[in-house]
Amino acid sequence: MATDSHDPITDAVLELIRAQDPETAELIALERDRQERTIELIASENHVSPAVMHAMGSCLTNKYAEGYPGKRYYGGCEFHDRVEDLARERAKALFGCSFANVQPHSGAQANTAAFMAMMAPGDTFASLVLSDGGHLSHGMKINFSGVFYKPVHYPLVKDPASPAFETIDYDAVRRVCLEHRPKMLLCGYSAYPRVIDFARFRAIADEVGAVLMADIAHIAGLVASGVHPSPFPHAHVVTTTTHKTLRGPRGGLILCDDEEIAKKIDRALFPGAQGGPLMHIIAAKAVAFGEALRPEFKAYCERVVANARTLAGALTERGFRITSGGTDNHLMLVDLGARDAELTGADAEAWLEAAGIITNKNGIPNDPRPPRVTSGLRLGAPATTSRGFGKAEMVRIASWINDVLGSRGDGKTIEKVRGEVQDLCARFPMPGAAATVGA
Ligand code: DSN
Repeated sequence: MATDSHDPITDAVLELIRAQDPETAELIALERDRQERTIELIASENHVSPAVMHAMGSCLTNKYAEGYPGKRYYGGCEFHDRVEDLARERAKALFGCSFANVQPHSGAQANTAAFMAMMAPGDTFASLVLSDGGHLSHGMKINFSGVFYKPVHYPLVKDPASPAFETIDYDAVRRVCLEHRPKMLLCGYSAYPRVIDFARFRAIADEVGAVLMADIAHIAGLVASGVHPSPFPHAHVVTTTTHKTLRGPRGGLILCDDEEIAKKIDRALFPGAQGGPLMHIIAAKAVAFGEALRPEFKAYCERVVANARTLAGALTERGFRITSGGTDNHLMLVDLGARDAELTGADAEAWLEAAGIITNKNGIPNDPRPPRVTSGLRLGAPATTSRGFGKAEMVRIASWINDVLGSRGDGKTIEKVRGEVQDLCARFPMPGAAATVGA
């Protein structure tokens, strides 16, 4: 375990920025300090390695490289071609597929291109609604996916007596697809704690003549390391972000195994949805994919799932209800109402943040409260695991959550927990210290 969390390169960069622009440097330093002194439980966030971090800060940001390797619209792209090819080859090796587009600026941009490639405007697609754990780009009314396409939604199992309560209702997926005959069936979620049965989704897609899209943004690292089943060979197109469990730079990625689909995806992303690629981010993706190809990454992902299970178990022992009864992956949804009917996600998020524990309020299935209030919290273990936390630390976090929420945000309790959180954080420095990344 490293004892000095300060990455010397970040220190040097901060000094350089400070000399020219003290205001911006101060804000960056304050944010680094915040990250170092708090426990990050947001399921979609992580701490990248110094190599990933500094590839993003490289001179590759200076270049326009519209087009694809060997087919650019600008001169001077020799090394950009090689960087993008390296990222593509590593992505293909990581996910076991034949085509990768590493240019999406984000997961939502990847989804935009996938929709454009697989459907025409006005076409129907089937997905899980955002409030049940889907994503805004899976058909939210005011998102491109709901404005230009026609979403129909399949439900979760609604019967509390069922052992499958709050998991995907595959029979209902089939019924919805038979009724609406969607052009595309979309699986993959942002707040779903259970294993996704991609083969079952593909069978339904085949039965109704739909293409299958999997958005594995949350579980990409687990898929890459074999800790969650792969969407290949089942999905026709796979989208993801690169910054969640995959622990790369903020960005997106599209994968497939079919040359014709790959051509459509490439055209849909550029020039369809984006202009110049962010080559410095693509370099950082190459670095992150290289890290994920190492055996240590599988061990990291296994620890992420073990840590999430420990946290879910410890919270359950303290009277909280975890939706679907637990987790198979990196995240969980906590139904706060089971512990305290008056407790909202908004209050819980604010009180925990004051104590140095960072979470996000999240609707639970059938949540009666609106999205800015909610009755739940979404918690995840990717960042704490990158920091080196194990079983004892996850149990301790559950105990602090119990104390803070049990006291309903009492000032003295928050102050006490904040001190203890800072002590723990000091013992587990944020990666940025190379020794803790993947250790
Ligand atoms: N905002 C991301 C998340 O937190 O899951 C999804 O895009």
